[in-house]
Order: sequence, then structure tokens, then C-alpha cells
Amino acid sequence: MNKITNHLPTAELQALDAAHHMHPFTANDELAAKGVRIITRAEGVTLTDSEGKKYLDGMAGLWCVNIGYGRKELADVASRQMQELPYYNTFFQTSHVPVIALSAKLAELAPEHLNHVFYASSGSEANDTNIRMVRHYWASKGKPSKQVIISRHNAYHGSTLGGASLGGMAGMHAQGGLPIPNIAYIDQPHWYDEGGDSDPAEFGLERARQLEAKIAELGEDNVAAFIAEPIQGAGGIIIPPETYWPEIQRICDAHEILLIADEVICGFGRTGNWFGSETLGIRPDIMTIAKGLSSGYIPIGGSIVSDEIAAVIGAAGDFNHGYTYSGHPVAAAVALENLRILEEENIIEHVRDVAAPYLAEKWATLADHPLVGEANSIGLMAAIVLTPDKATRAKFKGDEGAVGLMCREFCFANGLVMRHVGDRMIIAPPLIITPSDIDILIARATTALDLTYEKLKADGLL
Ligand code: PXG
Repeated sequence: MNKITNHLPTAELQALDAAHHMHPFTANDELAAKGVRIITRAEGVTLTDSEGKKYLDGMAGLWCVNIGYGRKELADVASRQMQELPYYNTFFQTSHVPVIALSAKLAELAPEHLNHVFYASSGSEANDTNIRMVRHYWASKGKPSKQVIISRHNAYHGSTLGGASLGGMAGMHAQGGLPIPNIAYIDQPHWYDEGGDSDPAEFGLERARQLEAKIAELGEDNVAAFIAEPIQGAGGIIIPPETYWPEIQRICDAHEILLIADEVICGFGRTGNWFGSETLGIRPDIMTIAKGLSSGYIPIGGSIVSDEIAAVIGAAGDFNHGYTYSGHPVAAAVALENLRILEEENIIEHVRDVAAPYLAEKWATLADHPLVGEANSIGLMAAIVLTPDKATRAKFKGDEGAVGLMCREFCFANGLVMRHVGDRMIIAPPLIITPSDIDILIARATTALDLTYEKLKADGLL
């Protein structure tokens, strides 16, 4: 009966986990009392837990397993690379074949003027690099006062001191003395929550123009860069009005402000193009990459940098920055194999022409559910908002996110991993998801919505 015999019983694993493992972004005591869920294996879009229960992974792990689970080619490449050259650094005038090949490939895939890659092991580290790189760039150009980086409230750019400071998550800033100096914030283009009675197109322009106002307030000579996710991910999959990005681009160009597109989630096919910047018509000076670069099979991240920035930094002597694992050969080899699979198997075309249009059509029908205020998607990122009153876009009474959490629990119980951000329910499945998988996803999501609705009614909360 129990096929998974190569580990301890779940209760013992849970007890050991509770005793020794500190989880990220988690109330650890609460989790210990409840018992953690333990995932033991995965294949395609399907996870299996320690009890043998299966789930459709609507989140591609943590927005990263773009090619799906179980691709042996990546394991083979890692094994071969570990035997040939498991490690060597890229400091001290040295390089190696995997990092050279990956860099050339990324230069080929990235927008035309982005041809230079600085490596890290995560998106957070890459954004830390970006902070130092843009400031060093301006200093090298004789403009050392250009120091401030403008970001947005409710943005997510990582969890290191730099990444969390660039991010606009109030809960993160509240712990550990953040943000670091010289980061400023404008409001997010979140029409559903913050747009009131305004027209979405007008609202998009208004929010973009906050950037111009912030530059004026700080002084153009003090601003180095603006950073943003093409589409906010961890903030709840917030698709900006169409007017937003063209206006942001105009403002950055007009005021000599570098534009950093954080592509950690949007990159590598998520929106139906290689990069979210292409989908949204953004011309960035730097793109932050991680996650889908290796489909999460191995940690790797980086910054893809414009010819202009690379030229200035390159001429300015040593850039005193780097990580032991910058351009790690095993990670680079695995990433390269992942890119080969994405390209040769036409996975991005599958997103653009098959999976995303199918998801968009089916996902939109969720808006008919009595609990759902809005359902929208772009590529393979989709969100619904739970509300007690569609007409007014009202919030539930009580703690924000309590209803979202309830819905998420019903999803898990029904074999679907769907996340909640407050009372928004979001998905970002592996890019290889098929229309029949999407049918299953929608059916399970609908069941969870029905159960949430019934429970809210039974508890007198609707
Ligand atoms: N930028 C963006 C846009 C991200 O989404 C990072 C940077 C940081 O990457 P690393 O590899 O350092 O984690 C991310 C990461 C969530 C969640 O709850 C999202 C992320 C990480 C953890 C949780 O949605 N995104």
C-alpha cells in the first residue's frame, strides 16, 4: 500500500523538522503544533507527499520549476559537471566553460542591448549586486551623488538586507532594522485595491507619474535607478494597467534614471516571452534573473547588464564585488541545459499559443463565482480576488487573509497547490502544463471556492 518506504513515518519526520528546522516566512511554533507537510517526490506538474497524497502544483514550487519536475537531463548534466570540474571560481582572471557558454546564451536570449552577465546564487543576491553596480556606475561616470534607488510599496525583491530594502513589504521592513539608506518608494499600480472609482488607464498614468514626482522631490542628480517587477509576483500577481509601463519608461529615459526590471518571476517564459520586459514593452538597463533560469533545479541568479553599463564598469578598474559561487560551474551547466530544453521543446511557444490562452479563457469563468471579485491572468500567472461584495470590491471583516488562508487549505485538501496573498488567490504553474491539467486545476479551484463559500455562510460571515 505505502509505496514510499525509504523514509521515516510522517509523524517522526514532522517531529524532527519541528525540533531542528527553522522555516522561512513562518510562525515556527504554530507550524510545529500543526505538523509540517512533507513533499517527497515530484514528476511533471504533480507533487507527492509523505503520505502518498498527490497535488497539482499550481505554483511551480516557488514560481521556479518552469520545465516541470523530473527532467533527468538536468541531473545527468550536474553529475557530469561535478565529475569534470565541480568547482572553480571566476575571480582572479579565471573562467570555465559552463559559465562562458551560459553567458553567451543569455546574451543571445536577452534583449539586444543586454549582453553581459554578473552571477549570484539567488535573486536576492543579484539585487544586492544591482544596488552596488548602479551606484558604482554613476560614481564611475562622475556622478557620485546619484545614489537613491526608487522602488514601490508591496514590491518583492528578495530577503537579504539589500533585497528586502528594495522590496516594499512593510512586514519585512519592520524586522531587523530595514530599509538600508537611500531607497525610496512610490505606490504600486494596483487598481483593484487602490484605484477607487478611477478609470484604470488614468490610474496607471497617475501611479507612473509618482515616479516623476519622486525624482523631482529627491533631485534628478541624486537618483540612480528605478527597480520594478514587470508584473508583481509575491505582492499578489498585480497586472498593471496598460498605460503604466510606457509612462515609466518615458520618465526613466527623460531623467537619466537606470531601469532595473526584476525578472526573477517573469523571466524564462512565464509571460509567454523569454522575459516579461518583452511582454510589457519595457527596455531595461539591467534585468535580475534567478528561479526559472535553472527551473529551480539548482540555485543560480544574476544580473544581465547593458552594453553601456558594462563598458563604464569595465573601464573603471576593479568592481569590488562577487560571491564564492558567482558563475558556479555545476549551476551554470544545469541552467544551460534548462535553457536548451525551454528552447528546443518550444516551451515558451507552448505558453504563448496554447497554455496561456486556454488558462485565460477558463480562469475568467471563475469571476462568475459569488466569492470572486476579479479574475485575471497574463501568461501563466493568474489571480482571483475573494470578496464579500463584488460591486464595491469590499474586504472581508476580520483579519485580511483569513479567508484566503481558508481557501488555500481547501485547495490543499483537494489536491491543488494554490497560494494566497491576503485574500487574493494566485497560481503560476509549471510552463509545461497542458489544457487537460488546466481543466483539473480549474475544477479543484472551483471546489475550494465552493467549500470556502459554504463555510463562510455557515459561520455567518457572508
Ligand atoms: N525578485 C523577485 C521578483 C522575486 O520574486 C526575489 C527577487 C528573490 O529571489 P531569491 O532567489 O533570493 O528568493 C524573488 C523571490 C512568495 C515568494 O511568497 C516569492 C519569492 C521568494 C520567496 C517567496 O511568493 N520570490
